[in-house]
Amino acid sequence: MNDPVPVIKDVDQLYAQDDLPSQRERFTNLVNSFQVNFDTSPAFVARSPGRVNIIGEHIDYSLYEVLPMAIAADVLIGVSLVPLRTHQEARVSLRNVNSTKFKHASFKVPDYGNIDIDASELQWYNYFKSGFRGAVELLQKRIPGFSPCGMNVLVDGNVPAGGGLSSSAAFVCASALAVLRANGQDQVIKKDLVELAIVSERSVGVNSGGMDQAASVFTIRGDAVSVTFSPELNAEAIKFPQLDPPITFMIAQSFVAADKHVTAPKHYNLRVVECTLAAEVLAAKLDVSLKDDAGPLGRSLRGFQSAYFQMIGSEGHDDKSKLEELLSLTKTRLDPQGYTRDEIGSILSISKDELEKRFMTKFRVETERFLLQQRARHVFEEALRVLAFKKLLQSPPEDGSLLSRLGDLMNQTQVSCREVYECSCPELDQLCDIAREAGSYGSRLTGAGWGGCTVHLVPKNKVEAIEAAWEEKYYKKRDSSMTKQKMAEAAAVVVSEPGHGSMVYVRR
Ligand code: NG1
Ligand code: MG
Repeated sequence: MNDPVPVIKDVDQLYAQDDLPSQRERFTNLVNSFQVNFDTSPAFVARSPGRVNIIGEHIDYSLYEVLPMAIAADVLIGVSLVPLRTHQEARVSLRNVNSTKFKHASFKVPDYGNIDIDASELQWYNYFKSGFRGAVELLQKRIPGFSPCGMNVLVDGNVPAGGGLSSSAAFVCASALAVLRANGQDQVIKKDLVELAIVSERSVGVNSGGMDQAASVFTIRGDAVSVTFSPELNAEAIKFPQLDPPITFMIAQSFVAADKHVTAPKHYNLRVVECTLAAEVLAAKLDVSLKDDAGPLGRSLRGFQSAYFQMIGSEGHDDKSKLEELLSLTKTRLDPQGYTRDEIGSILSISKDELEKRFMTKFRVETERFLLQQRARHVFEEALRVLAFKKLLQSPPEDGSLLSRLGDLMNQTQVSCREVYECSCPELDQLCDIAREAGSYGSRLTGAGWGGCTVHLVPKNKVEAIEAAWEEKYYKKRDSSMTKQKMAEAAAVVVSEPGHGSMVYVRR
């Protein structure tokens, strides 16, 4: 939490022995290609990994606890500093190892640091810029008269994009870390990095929660991480019990691209608004006065929880019974038919224009009806599942039912994502069904959904059978020319132990 991001001098500390050997190759390749690109070697390499969410889907922006872990795939950023000569402006020169797909770019660094990011135009380096801006804003608050230095930057990422494994957060976290280090911060506090990355990623046009950035920075190799957002950001390592046969997580891509930046007004950003409005409408109906939550999210369902129990008193309530009570209020007080803008406006005693201005201007949304009951129901039920999952891990049942119980919770999440939150798609369901038939205990979508990835809790001795079943029944059906090799190249299926969070590598 308040520890600094580790600074290491040995590449072996970056990855576990059995991580893909290609991870190490990528690292060597980055260092070599830095030399070719910039005629010097990198002063350091900042890295931050992708993540998979084990349970707690679409509840981080309502400020409920989630349980993700980092994966081995990551974003590496090599950096050298560019000394400023008189009458020159500092510049950042940005390149990607994959220069065919990701074109070179460069930008001037105005001394106020407030660089332009055009969120309407999706450029790969926008994520760098957003990390840059967040880092500079932090430094300006701390160091009077601070102005950022010029940098040469070479990026190599292998977290699949648009796939629910948070390539975006990995990129933003690694970028912010790189900029902080380049500007003299030899110790970067993890919590500072996460907080600034959460805010910065929003400048790219998605009103995201904070799970991805927290998982990318806080995870310790081998453990999952429980992330809480209320009353403030906190992270705690969660151990998986050693079982026989051992368990692992498999991640399978649907190859249905879920491009949040295009679909956000109908999908992701709409859900964020629906959850916020559910909190507002519940509060209005129950005469609860909502306060702004700590942090950048404004008012949330978790904030409604605090205000409600402050009003009625929370004696005799634990987290579980609070959520159960909120769930029953949701079912009785919110209309399953949903609400139009006019109807919500009249409940909140504001005009439709005012409603749009307050809740839908920064991030536009498209819908006629807002399904507040369904969305709030998912949030409270999913928050209950996270509590149950954590409890099972902390005190496993003695009757050998641990895995099937953990798996059931993950399976219930999938049902809820499909039917209540409506963020699944038929392909994700198919991948889950095939896996369960072949021996997975629990299978569900991970990340935002509407495509992207699935995550599966499996005993290690079933890994091959499950992979073979997907190959036959899913990947080959979508593309008859699919082979094992092509699947490997496209990282269709990844078996992942929890990897290590952000690090800085400095040469010996
Ligand atoms: P993905 O789509 O995996 O990046 C998104 C959000 C998370 C969280 C999940 C749903 C961003 C950067 N991340 O994840 O904060 O809300 O969806 O649980 O938008
Ligand atoms: Mg993302």
